[in-house]
Amino acid sequence: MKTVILTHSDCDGICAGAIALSRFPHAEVFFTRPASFAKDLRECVGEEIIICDIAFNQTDKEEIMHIIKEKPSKIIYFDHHPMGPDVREFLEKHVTLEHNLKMSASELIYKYYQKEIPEERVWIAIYGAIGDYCENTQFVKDVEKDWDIRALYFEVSTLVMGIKTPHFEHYDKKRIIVREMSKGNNPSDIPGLVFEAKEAVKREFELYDIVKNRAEKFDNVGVVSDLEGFGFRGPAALFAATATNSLLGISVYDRTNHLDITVRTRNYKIDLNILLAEAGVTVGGNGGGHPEAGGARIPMNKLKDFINFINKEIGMMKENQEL
Ligand SMILES: [Mn+2]
Repeated sequence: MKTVILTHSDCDGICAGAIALSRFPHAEVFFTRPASFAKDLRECVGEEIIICDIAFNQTDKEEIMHIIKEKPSKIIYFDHHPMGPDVREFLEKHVTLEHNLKMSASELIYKYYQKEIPEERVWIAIYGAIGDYCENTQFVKDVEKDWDIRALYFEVSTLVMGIKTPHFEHYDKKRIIVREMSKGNNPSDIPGLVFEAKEAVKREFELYDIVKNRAEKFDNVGVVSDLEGFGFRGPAALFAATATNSLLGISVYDRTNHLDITVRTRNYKIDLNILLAEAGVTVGGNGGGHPEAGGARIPMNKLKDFINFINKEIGMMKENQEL
């Protein structure tokens, strides 16, 4: 049987893909992301398709549903992103769905195939969870007691940081990582990855210095705009909060016809997925993500309104003593 693994190319996606490949060593591995999911899924040919860590894109919803309906393949869908009730209902009917907001895609898929793969593959589930800030689950806490967590954190840092660099940006390079990890090798066994991770860490500390000089504070929100560079949008947003001692940090990128915004919070009582979905829609764009990490895409001239909305919401949460 031909199995195809279609996964996200971030740390959690790579780890989820590696766990799937460990179970189906002859499978083909392809990467996708929400924006190109419809196209990539349509081109996917296999008797069995395993989808990991891909949020169901609202914009292409109808098209994706149509593709799934028409495909003769058996589809198994592992995801942990927010999902509308209509999408959930559809997927429950047409695919095997493993969906849970409270854990990483890697944890989900590991639990699913656990009995059919070597027990050491649990490390990969831990790497994926930490990489996606989903390590606060009972499962991860229990597993961490069985191993030297400092070694596990070294490995996950090697992976998370290493794939940020141009050297490991390409899908072919990430495919090698997936394959090696599926065979039981660790991120640090992959030639060049430790070196690249170190380069990325160096850049990240440099980034902090830049953000510290440029970030501005607007009440509860630290803002930094138009940073050059790659792959560090999350840290840039977080540093904007840290450097200005704000609850929330946002990093703004000018995309000519809209603003692309990355948001992080220092207070996990704030649910960014909910807050950014509301803030995005309020200013005529859209937003969302995970509770701890999110983003938005808004019209060019709406940044002030967007920040004001967030400040108003946080102000209300403070008033209600929710923070
Ligand atoms: Mn994920």
